[in-house]
Amino acid sequence: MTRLREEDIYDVGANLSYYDRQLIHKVGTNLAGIAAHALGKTPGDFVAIHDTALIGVIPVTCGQGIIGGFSTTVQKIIEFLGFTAFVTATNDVSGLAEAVKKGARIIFLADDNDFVAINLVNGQVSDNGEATGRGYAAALDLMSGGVQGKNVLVIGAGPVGAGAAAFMTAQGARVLVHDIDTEKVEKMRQVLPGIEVAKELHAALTECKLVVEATPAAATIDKKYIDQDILISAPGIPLGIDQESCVLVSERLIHDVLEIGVATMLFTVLSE
Ligand code: PYL
Repeated sequence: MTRLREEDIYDVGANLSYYDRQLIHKVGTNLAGIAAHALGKTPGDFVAIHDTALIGVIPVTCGQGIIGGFSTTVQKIIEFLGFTAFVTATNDVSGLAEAVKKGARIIFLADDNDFVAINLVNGQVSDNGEATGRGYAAALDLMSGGVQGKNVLVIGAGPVGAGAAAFMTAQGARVLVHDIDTEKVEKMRQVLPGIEVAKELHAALTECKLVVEATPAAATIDKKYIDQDILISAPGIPLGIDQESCVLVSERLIHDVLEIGVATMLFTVLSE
């Protein structure tokens, strides 16, 4: 998980409506629809709790410290989904106490290693990595018209790749997973026995036109694979394809730095 910088997120909040329209154009539904699909639900399943689920976002100063705009960006994404959210005035433990005193039912907080959502009422916890993988897989499922019976390649066997592979397996896809560290894929297979190890990226990219790029590396997918059939779901930074490929595949590329992950985390902890 590459650490975000203030410059990566400064305009996310202001562009949410534009991004939502882009998602509808590419995927056929909006941000709420993708996050709900990641749970096998629809946005309507969450409308009834818009007014009761108060969400507190707590800035955390440990490690490399606070990222300018991070907490307010998380708050804006949550508000865009129709919920009420606030950023605590204080940080860390004091911020946690403040959120609880203000009646937050759900809290979001992130240090340098973990970004979680916690439902204080039902104990549900959602990790950003797993939720992001599941949300991006859900978006690819929708964009492709359904992955059942199709070959899907997940590049990267970390938490994001694992979330994506789990969702794709549940949807009935044939899931190939590639990681430069094959050990990580073997470990994933112990949890997801249905996945196949793709030892060779070239062969896998030739065989699979539905790709989740879940690595912290740049330009993982060479432009020679960017043809008219490929659909790419690529969360976070750096983007796994170069600028030229981005232009070629723009209509068939899903990419953001926080939106789909945060939306899926929220809907996950709101679900029983
Ligand atoms: C959650 C993001 C997604 C990709 N990388 C992850 C990252 O940048 N993690 C660090 C988040 C630190 C937040 C800081 C704050 O402002 O509260 N502790």
